[in-house]
Formats: sequence, structure tokens, C-alpha cells
Amino acid sequence: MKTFFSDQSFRRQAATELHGSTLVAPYETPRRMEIVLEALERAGLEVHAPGKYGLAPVEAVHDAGYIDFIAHFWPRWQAEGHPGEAIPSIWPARTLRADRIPRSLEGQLGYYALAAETSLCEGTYEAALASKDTALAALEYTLETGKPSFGLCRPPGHHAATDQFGGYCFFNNAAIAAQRALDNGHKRVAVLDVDFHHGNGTQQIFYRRSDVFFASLHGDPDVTFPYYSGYADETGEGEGEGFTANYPMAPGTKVSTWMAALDDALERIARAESELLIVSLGVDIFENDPISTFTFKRDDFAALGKRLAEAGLPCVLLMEGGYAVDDIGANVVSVLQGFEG
Ligand code: 5XA
Ligand code: ZN
Repeated sequence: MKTFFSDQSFRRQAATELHGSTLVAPYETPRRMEIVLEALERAGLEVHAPGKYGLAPVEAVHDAGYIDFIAHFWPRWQAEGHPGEAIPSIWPARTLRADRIPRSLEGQLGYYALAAETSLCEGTYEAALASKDTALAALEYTLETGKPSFGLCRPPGHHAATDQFGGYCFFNNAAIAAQRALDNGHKRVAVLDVDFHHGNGTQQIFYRRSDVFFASLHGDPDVTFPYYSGYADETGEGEGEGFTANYPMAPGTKVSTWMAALDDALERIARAESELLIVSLGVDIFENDPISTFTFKRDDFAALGKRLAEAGLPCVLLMEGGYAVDDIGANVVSVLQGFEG
């Protein structure tokens, strides 16, 4: 499968993640990419560098003030003399005002954050740009050839909302690719999110629209990050009513149950007459993933790839999560090989 990756993705080298009550080394480490690249090479898959697609595709999805904040945060943070990377500590939570964007950088940090585990550090903006370029290169290849592609995106994107970062995500690669396909003349696009965590950002971006069908299979938000999004009764609003489908599942859910949900999602994607399938591919559904509770084994990833191929749509697979570092490469390759039969 044609695969894209930008070494600019390594520009983000965060030192910390707030996990539980402690600061730990981030789960979303650049090492993940090295392991996937090694596995792709072993599998004989060539990796191509993406071109540059500029900021317009990001502006088509994200708020201008938010993009500006992500773009200029690090030099501003440094100019203020902070010794380390930035972690938000206050938000416009329910009882506070969300209609004011404070002048203070710390105030803006909270305003634009949806979670506190994800630090902002040097190289984040550059890596986020490279990640969306990777997604757009994969999309361009699939649109031109009709053949499937894989974008090894880092940082991931599916938690990033119109104007919020978090869950290791800054720009929403899948949403940017979906919007680009629509801007190129597609009428209906589907985004299928198989990451362990609900793709709250992708859902929010398209929630009131009928041109993107969004389906997500994930850990039940009642007990799983991001907690406040991804319940089954979230089905879209207004013109988008019926164009969002959520499949929350309990910790330890059997793969057969998960696959039945996948079949249902793919059936709905077919019924929505989607012309293109974008897959938010998180392999944190793996049984040994350190921050997730699903039960996928290596062969199950191949079965997932096979089912995605059977959908019969031009397909762009984009990397999201997956933190069992020793296994992430083999799991990704298993999906790609399963897809290609
Ligand atoms: O798909 N999202 C993730 O893998 C990130 C979860 C972050 C939990 N604090
Ligand atoms: Zn995840």
C-alpha cells in the first residue's frame, strides 16, 4: 500500500504527559514512528515523503484564532520566560465564561485545550503541519488513482476540534482530508474511526453536516477518555441528524462484538452512499495497549484490514493512536496486509 510519512513529525519531542496524578514520559512518543517505519520496511512497503499543502486545508476546518494560537504559542511561551513546556491548568469550565478569550497566554492555553495530558512544546506546530501534509498526500494519491493509501500521521488528529487541542492531537488530519475531498468535488465522504478513544474532534467538526458520515467504535465514554463525547445517543444535529453513529463498548469487549459493530458501521456508510472512506486508524485497540482496554490480537488487525477493503470504497487510512510500542509496527502492517489480501 502506498504509504506517506514526514520526518518533520519528529519535531515534536514532548518531555511530559500528565497521566493520573503524575508527570510521565509521553505515551505518544516519536519512537512509535520509528517502530512503524521499521515494520513497514521489513514488509517491503516503500515510504514516501509528502509534499507541502499549505495552511488553507487547515483553515477550512479549524478556527483562525486557534490556528494562530498553535502557530505562535511556543515563541510566546518562551518570551514569557517559562522554563519548560506548557500544560493547561484552567479551562472555561461549566460555571465560567467561554465567550471571552483572555489576553493572557495561560488563559488562552486553557481556552484552546480540551484536556491537560497534552503539553505544548517546541516543534509541535511544525509536526502538526507535517502530519496534515501526510494525510493530504495520502488523500491526493487515492483520489488520483482510486487505490488505497496509508498516512503515518504524527501527531494524531481525531480529538482536535474546531478550536481545541488535546488527547495528543492538534490539527484534525482526518477532518482536513475529508474536507479537502469535498472541496475537490466529492459529494459524500465517510470517516470511520476505529481508535480505542472516541473521535470527539471529528464528530464535532461535522456534527451538523450531511456531507460527512462519521462512525466511531470506541471505549464507552462512561468509563473512558474523552468521557464527555461518544455516547450512542449522539447521532448528529440539524442537517447532520443521522450522519453520526457511535458504538461505545465496555472494557474487555470481545473482538467478535467489535467486528459486528464494524459491520454495522460499514453498512451504514454504504447506505449513506459515501464515495470515499477515510479511516482513523488507532491500533490502541490492541490487547496489550498500556492505556486502553480492548482485546485485539495481531491477526484481528488483519481481519480488520480485510473488512475495510471489502467495503469496496477508495480508502485512506490515517494513523491515530497505539502505544504498545513494541507491537505498534506489526499491528499496523497487519492491517495494511489484511487490506491488500
Ligand atoms: O486516541 N486518543 C488517544 O489515544 C489519546 C488518549 C489520551 C488519554 N489521556
Ligand atoms: Zn486512542
